[in-house]
Amino acid sequence: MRDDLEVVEADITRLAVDVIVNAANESLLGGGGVDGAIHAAAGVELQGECRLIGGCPTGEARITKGYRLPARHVIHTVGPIWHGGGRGEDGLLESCYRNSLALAREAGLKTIAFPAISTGVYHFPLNRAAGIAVRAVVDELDRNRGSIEKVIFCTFGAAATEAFRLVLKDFS
Ligand code: AR6
Repeated sequence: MRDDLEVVEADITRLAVDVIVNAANESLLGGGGVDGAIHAAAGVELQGECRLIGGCPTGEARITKGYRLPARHVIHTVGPIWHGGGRGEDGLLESCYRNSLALAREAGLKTIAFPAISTGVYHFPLNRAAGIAVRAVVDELDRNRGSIEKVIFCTFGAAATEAFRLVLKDFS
């Protein structure tokens, strides 16, 4: 496998990387799932900074500090809600990964961890999401060599770990 890509089954709030990505909603004010876990671990200051940003459209991303997290920064991106695949969901999910990596590059960050965006409450099919995520990340890394050094796909549970490992095998 390439040494700039890794699948790690973990609670993303525990990862000591430069930046973790949050699967947020358009309000950026917090929610359940990984979003709730990140806000709980970071502390209320994170919500204060998010409130100042004032929201984020689906497919885009915004960066904040990490506050009490081991990660120095959080990139908040809003994945698409799955409606069957006919409403541009694939392209929007791809944009989440590309826009998040662009923000990390601009900030000079070297290590980044992504959760499986949209695959929880937003019901994006896991295997399809894993394929989109890995292809987008590989393409971004190959187009921008020498910037980001490590991308971690942080999975939560065996099914997600298996889905990401399977896709990554094709990029060894
Ligand atoms: N660390 C890593 N991954 C996690 C963690 C964690 N601590 N907790 C959950 N996951 P979801 P979405 C995984 O539902 O589908 C929120 O309310 C989870 O198993 O967190 O993008 C927001 O505010 C799944 O694989 O995000 C939005 O309203 C993945 O993270 C909405 O949910 C994403 O699941 C976003 O839904």
